[in-house]
Amino acid sequence: MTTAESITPAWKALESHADETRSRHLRDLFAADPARADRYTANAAGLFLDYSKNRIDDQTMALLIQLAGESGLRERIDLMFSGAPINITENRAVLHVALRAPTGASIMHNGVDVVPLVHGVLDRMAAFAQKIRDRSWKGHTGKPIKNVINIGIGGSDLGPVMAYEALRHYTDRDLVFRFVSNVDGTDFAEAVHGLDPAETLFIISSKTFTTLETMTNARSARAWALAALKDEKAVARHFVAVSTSAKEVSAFGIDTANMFEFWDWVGGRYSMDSAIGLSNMIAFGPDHFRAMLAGFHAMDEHFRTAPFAQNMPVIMGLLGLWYTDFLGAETIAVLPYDQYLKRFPAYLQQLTMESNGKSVTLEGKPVSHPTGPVYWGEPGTNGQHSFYQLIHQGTRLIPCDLIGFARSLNPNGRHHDILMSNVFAQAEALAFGKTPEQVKSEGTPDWLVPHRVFEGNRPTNVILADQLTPAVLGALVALYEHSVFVQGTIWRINSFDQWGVELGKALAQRIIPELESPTEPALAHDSSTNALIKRYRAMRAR
Ligand code: G6Q
Repeated sequence: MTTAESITPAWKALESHADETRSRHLRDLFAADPARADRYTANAAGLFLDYSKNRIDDQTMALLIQLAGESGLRERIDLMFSGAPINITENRAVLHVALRAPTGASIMHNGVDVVPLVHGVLDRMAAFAQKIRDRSWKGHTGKPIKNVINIGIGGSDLGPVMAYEALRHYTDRDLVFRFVSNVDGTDFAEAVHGLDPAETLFIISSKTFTTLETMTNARSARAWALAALKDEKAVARHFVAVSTSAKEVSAFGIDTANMFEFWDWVGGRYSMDSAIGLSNMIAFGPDHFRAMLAGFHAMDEHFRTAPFAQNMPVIMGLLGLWYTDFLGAETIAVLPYDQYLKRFPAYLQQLTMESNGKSVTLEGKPVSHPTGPVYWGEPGTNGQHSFYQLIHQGTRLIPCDLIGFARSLNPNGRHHDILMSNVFAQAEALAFGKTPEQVKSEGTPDWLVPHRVFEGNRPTNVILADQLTPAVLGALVALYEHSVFVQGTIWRINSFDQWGVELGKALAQRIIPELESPTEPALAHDSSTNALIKRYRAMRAR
């Protein structure tokens, strides 16, 4: 298909449908259809989705599902699950679903069944995690490990941090976990502050094992550990690696016996359920890790097999696309009403924006319509006291995903009901607003009425689950992974490369020697960059 062909009959019909229905209000849609709340729901892998408060009707959904069909979504799902190299710009398969396939399943990649490989690494991770957890893995001086520091960035950091925070309830509280990503020396300094090197394990997590930030932090970690332990042999007890490259790992000086492998068919931002999750497995244990994988897998199976009309990732992906391409939304807010999910929006930002922040099609032609929206968010209820104002009364359309749980992991009097009342209240207020008549009837003076009116018609998805368990977290992550895939398929973009991060990296490599040079370097950038470099050098010297 060419770009023009990606504008299918359903796409055209959706454009007209959007024009015809744009002014329709959720108040009217609900008034006209008492069964609306029952009909627009989906269940999958322990998650319940209420999508009735979206600006849709049966025709919208039918056209969106037709669009998915015309875009070849069914074929693309099958291609992904079959290990085809759908990441065409890197000529790679996209098989994160294999990371959570149960024992006995079979997924072929280049003639090799990868499921036994996955379980082999999981078993090695489990054995190692268990040794740290039962304190039988001793550091160089014979002290057990008490502190675990993951060094990685991007996909080798955000998943582990997010899952550690999300499942902190299930972690061994006598172990300390910290995560270093930024090349800013502050990140490393604060992570090791107060820790004893003799009790500290570093997990160097890097798919390539060449990433500048991670290697710089890893070298500082080795210097910090060896300054105290004073013996190269200590590296073997205090450093392990997670990578796809045994060559780079041993070049760095880590014994490949202490390396946990993953594969080039796992994208960085899709890797939290690979060996990249080693710190997580140590934190909450192999059983919980496997339960998380089972949650991922349950959502994978739902995505692979459920008809589109009941398919939660398909529905969520289509709704996001509806707002982005037909109703002019530029951002989507993700608002988890659970403090443990405080890093979930940051994790989703990479997943969604690195995947679908693309402007050319698979054929290399410019896309003809907006692609990946900006994702952002904060846990509720905190956001309600800061940025929700703009969502309620600003000039922009911002669809929101609200995520809540029936049972708290920390029940405490009225807290949880108060928290959850806010989920329902926000979704209600956003959809139905408050009319001038309602505001007036409360005795508001006329001049103040416009300020107190809530237009409403602001769409939300509400996702509910019983409790934030490892399995539910896995299902939630897989839900977003697959809805990103649905959108990428319809936009005909490659959701699995990230060339956009390359240029800045290359330019930084050029500038590093210019900053480090003891003599004034000859600069050949634009006049602004030249002046900034000169000013930085002068300020630093003062
Ligand atoms: C994710 C990206 C990127 C990557 C980091 C770290 O999909 O590819 O965020 O994860 O750049 O790369 P390494 O794991 O190779 O250090």
